[in-house]
Amino acid sequence: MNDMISLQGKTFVVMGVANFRSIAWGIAQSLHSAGANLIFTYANERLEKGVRELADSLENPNNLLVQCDVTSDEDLAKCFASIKEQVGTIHGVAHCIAFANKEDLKGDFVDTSRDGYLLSQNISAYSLVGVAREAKPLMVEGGSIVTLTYLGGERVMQNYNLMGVSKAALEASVRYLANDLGKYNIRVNSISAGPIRTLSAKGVGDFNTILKEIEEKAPLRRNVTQEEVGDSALFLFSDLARGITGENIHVDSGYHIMG
Ligand code: NDP
Ligand code: KAL
Repeated sequence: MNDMISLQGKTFVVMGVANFRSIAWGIAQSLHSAGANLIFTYANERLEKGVRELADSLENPNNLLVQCDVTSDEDLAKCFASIKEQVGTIHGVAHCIAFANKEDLKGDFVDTSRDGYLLSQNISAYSLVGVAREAKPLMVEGGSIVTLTYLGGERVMQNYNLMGVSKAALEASVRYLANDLGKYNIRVNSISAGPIRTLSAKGVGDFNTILKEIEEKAPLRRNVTQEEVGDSALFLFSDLARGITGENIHVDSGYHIMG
């Protein structure tokens, strides 16, 4: 049990657990350690079993699972309707979802196709807007929405390409959503995580080189973990962060301050 932060009696929706390496799973573990009730969403049936096994592995598992492909307005509406029916009130959402076609994550950004661009924006940026809209009526006691971004949304990073543009849209969406939802005491923030080896990072040719550069250049001279991102999300979900909204917190060993 986390002895600094208690979220006992509070309920959070965690979107984007693909496997035990997922950042969403790091966040789920931190929330669980603070005594929170969890609801997991998964994109399609293919992943349900894995997510169920992970959810059941948490001690005291009374966690719910709901299907939600964020490209579908119908899924989004059904998902939050089902959550409302099952638990009533929620206190936050962890949005840990992004996608771009493989061919758009190499070469020149200028060659990005219209379809590839729209797909990435749809899954990686618009989805936060849809999620916030559907989650808002369930956060009647106030709430906190946390999404994940990467430094490539602020600066040009090799190969991040289209995803950098989607993250820039996501980060701007955080600010506009924060302004809309502040009057309901709902806060909206992002965490800009340093590189972490997850399924999404798989197949990235020079990932080791990227990790090594952080070890050499970042102020803390090491990479970050899912647990560290999870604990920062836990802070943003807690009352300790009650004055913070529209913010982007870098959990990246300080790498972003370096020239
Ligand atoms: P994972 O591969 O573990 O998670 C990505 C998740 O996105 C998967 O669970 C995937 O579900 C989900 N997803 C993709 N398309 C959809 C969809 N249409 N509907 C619902 N869910 C969908 O990788 P990470 O944990 O690394 O990624 C989580 C977030 O963290 C992303 O936003 C990523 O950009 C961000 N991030 C990651 C960093 C890293 O180095 N790993 C660094 C900074 C930010 P499914 O498998 O079912 O398709
Ligand atoms: C500069 C970095 C190197 C990597 C370049 C691009 C990474 C983009 C992230 C994006 C989310 C990856 C994908 O969409 C992968 C997808 O094309 C193929 N993978 C899948 O479909 C798997 C099965 C599913 C689970 O993945 C998803 N996303 O659904 C960025 C590095 C250093 C940091 C990273 C990895 C940042 C980030 O945003 O994830």
